[in-house]
Amino acid sequence: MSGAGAPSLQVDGRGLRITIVAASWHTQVMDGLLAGALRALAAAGVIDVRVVRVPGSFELPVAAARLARNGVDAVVALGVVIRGGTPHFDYVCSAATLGLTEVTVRTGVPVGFGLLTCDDEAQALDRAGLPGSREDKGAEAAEAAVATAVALREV
Ligand code: DLZ
Repeated sequence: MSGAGAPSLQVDGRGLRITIVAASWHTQVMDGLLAGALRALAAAGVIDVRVVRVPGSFELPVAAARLARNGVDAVVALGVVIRGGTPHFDYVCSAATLGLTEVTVRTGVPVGFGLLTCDDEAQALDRAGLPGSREDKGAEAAEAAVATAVALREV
């Protein structure tokens, strides 16, 4: 999927309560995604931010579900899955994606989707918001979560 065409989201997230749930595989990339998400939330004026770490991306949906039911305004889900030599990649990616979709639709709580599904580590680093990265997917996921929470608050 190309990153071209991404909107520029500048929203006022003051007063929102947001939790980032972050997997722990692929430390360098995860550090970049997490820093990008925190930067974006600070830029949007979100002060009430918590970070919950889980082992892998497969665990993102259960954590997001619990947080969504505990009264947060939005969840930002961050993870990195890198293709290996077995079909495991497809199972973890689809379980995390379908699980997060189910959480957001069933609870009505926006979930920013910051799950990188990459062929190799170079692709992931290029999207991690680190010095030299072309894209900042952690920030994009956080901005989407804030923008959706604000949009839904107004309807
Ligand atoms: C097992 C596994 C593998 C092989 N690769 C990744 C990965 O690239 N990224 C990731 O976030 N998690 C990976 N995992 C761990 C699973 O997500 C999960 O944590 C374990 O299967 C335990 O439930």
